[in-house]
Amino acid sequence: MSNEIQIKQLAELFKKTGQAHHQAFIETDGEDPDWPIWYAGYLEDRLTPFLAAPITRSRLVFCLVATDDEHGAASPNAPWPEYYAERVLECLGPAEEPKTDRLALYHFDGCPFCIRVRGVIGELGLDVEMRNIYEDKTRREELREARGRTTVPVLRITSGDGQVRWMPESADIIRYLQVTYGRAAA
Ligand SMILES: N[C@@H](CCC(=O)N[C@@H](CS)C(=O)NCC(=O)O)C(=O)O
Repeated sequence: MSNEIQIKQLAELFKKTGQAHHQAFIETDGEDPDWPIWYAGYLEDRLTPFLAAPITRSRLVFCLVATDDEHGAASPNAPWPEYYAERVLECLGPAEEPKTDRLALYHFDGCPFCIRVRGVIGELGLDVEMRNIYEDKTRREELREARGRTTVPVLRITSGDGQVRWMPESADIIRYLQVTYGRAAA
């Protein structure tokens, strides 16, 4: 199964899951603070064909919570089923296709938030291009153009098909890196 077809089918599964969840919580109009637990129960077996290895329910809950936070912070306007499909495949490991994202960190030396992110990159042994916004002014301008501000750290993620995402907030970047790459590095 190609990665594109996998994402399409997985997005369909997420749509179905959302509908089933809404049906189950019809009395509260879908409101359910513990939705990741419900989703994980529904998805656990249904996800098997999409993933490289079996998953535990707790790992799935963790991945769903991280994906939801990340969606809200980085791409709130992106359609959620497709977004979830891509992230869940990255987070839990697709059945095929190695990860091909390229990462670049916009940062500067003395920034404490950047230091935390650089620490995690070092721990995970990731290949991330470092773009120091004070050593190279063009990087600062790129950041301003993309985000309307130059606050760092910001992770720039370029996927295999050339799509670019900009992820601000050190806590979100750290969680994303740990969830996405922690398993492979463990
Ligand atoms: N909540 C942000 C805080 C980032 C932040 O305050 N960065 C400082 C440098 S340590 C910065 O870029 N300040 C300049 C600005 O906001 O334009 C995070 O955790 O990433």
